Amino acid sequence: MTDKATTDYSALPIFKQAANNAGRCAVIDGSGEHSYSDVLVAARRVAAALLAGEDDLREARVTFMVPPGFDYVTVQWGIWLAGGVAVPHCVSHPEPELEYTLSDTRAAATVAAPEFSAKLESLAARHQIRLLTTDEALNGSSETRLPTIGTDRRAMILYTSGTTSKPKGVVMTHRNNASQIVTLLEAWGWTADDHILNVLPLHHTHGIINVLSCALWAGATCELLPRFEAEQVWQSFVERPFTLFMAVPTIYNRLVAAWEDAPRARQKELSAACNKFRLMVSGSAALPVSTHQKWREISGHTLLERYGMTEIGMALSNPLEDERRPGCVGQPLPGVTARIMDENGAEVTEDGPQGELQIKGGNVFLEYWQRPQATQEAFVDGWFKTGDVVVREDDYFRILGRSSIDIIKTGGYKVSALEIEEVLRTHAEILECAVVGVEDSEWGEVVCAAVTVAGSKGMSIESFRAWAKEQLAPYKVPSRVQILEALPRNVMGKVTKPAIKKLFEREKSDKT
Ligand code: MCA
Ligand code: AMP
Repeated sequence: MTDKATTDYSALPIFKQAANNAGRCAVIDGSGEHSYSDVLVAARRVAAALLAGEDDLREARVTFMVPPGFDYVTVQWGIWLAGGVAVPHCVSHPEPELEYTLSDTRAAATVAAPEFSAKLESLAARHQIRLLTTDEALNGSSETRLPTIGTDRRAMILYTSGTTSKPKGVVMTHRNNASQIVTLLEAWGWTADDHILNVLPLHHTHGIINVLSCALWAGATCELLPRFEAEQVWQSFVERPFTLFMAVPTIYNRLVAAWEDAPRARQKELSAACNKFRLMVSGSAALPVSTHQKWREISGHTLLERYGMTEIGMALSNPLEDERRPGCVGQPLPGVTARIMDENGAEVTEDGPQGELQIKGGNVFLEYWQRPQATQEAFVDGWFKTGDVVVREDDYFRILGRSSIDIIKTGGYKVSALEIEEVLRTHAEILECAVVGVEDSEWGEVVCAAVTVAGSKGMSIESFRAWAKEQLAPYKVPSRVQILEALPRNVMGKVTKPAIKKLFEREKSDKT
């Protein structure tokens, strides 16, 4: 594709950077190699199709359901060029989750890859939302006049589960995104010569900012697989000239398992393929020290573990050049300030005592979408309250856990026990339920549900899981279910979740 309209890709730096790198390779996916110029021209077409003659989307929310690849990037960038707010759907979400995102954002339009358009058609009609397929969106004119977008505009809404029953939309401005990207480029030494593989879903910060946006800002190349599959990733390590890899601990666990299953000669080949990488990063959940050590043995790389959150992007990181300490997440990144507050609201200034991690900086989000009260409650004196309990040891931060038992991290996804419980209660046979996260060597934690049911026949776990998969994202569906006579409660009548966790832990140790 040629880029006839060579000037003014709006004031946003990511587009200026891309224009400066026009001839370089930006994206590689199943459809081939795409230069920065290709991405910009296609993004202009998408913007024109979305604008449909209007001069500016003025922060209208546009959701999109497009698998990782060139089309994903062009739709995301097209929304930004048209002045809209980009809201990515998870490609494995069932209808109720998609509907929640569409209605909570009050989306004006939605863009679907052809394979997802049938899934979104009736929802879009029901909510009177314009639906475009990626083919239609890419049919706009690449020469339409585009609005000038300031960096303080809202850019993106990502949904995150928390201590409320429904996920909240985290709003990032273009300035927030830029701040997060520039911080990571500096801290992890990105250059235009980098070549990164993305295997992460693109509805969360880890994939969107740390991998895709950093690569495209740096003028580097991002190669995208539609989904993670361990054998395929190992094979691409062997064949492709990657310099960087970033993933969640579950992915490293899966790669280790695949390496262990391989014959000796293949193991040697896979280990040798890791030599060409300059850096491998882990985050989104605690990296077990055992995985850290095992990965070092098989790849020769000391994983750089970092800590982040949807609301703040990346906040703490082990250093690129200095000691990367297993079990720790390092120090505040450039431009980020961190403090630890004890339970009396006093700052912890010395190493040792634990407290809540609080964060300030240009990386911190603007607001929870349409939830001013929740936004206000998330801050104290301008500091964002992460809800993570931490300790500082010899200048390095260590994450001890969450302050709420109702937040579960599974496969790198944060899920809310309360949200899952609310859905389970709509099941015809379930009377009461309690959801907990239970430690698991592959997933970090797995979602477990204790339920009481109506009638004496009980409930088939298979039919229950099939039902749950139609309501909830795959990673929120309880992996393990126990049907109890009654839920354990304390003297006040409150369900005691630690007791439920123990039931599942005991069940597991009985089986092993
Ligand atoms: C899927 N399955 C699960 C889970 N997820 N079972 C138990 N626990 C889970 N969490 C089941 C499915 O139901 C299915 O079962 C089978 O596993 C395969 O499902 P699939 O969706 O294909 O899963 P997968 O491809 O195996 O997924 C594993 C994964 C994925 C690649 C590790 O979980 C993943 O991409 N995680 C990364 C998430 C992420 O990017 N988080 C960043 C957010 P059946 O066969 O019975 O149907 S955190 C963030 O952005 C912050 C800012 C940060 O710090 O980074
Ligand atoms: P999310 O809201 O999905 O972005 O998840 C953010 C949460 O993931 C944080 O609040 C932490 O609880 C957890 N998290 C992210 N990185 C790490 C890490 N390296 N170690 C432990 N927990 C982490």
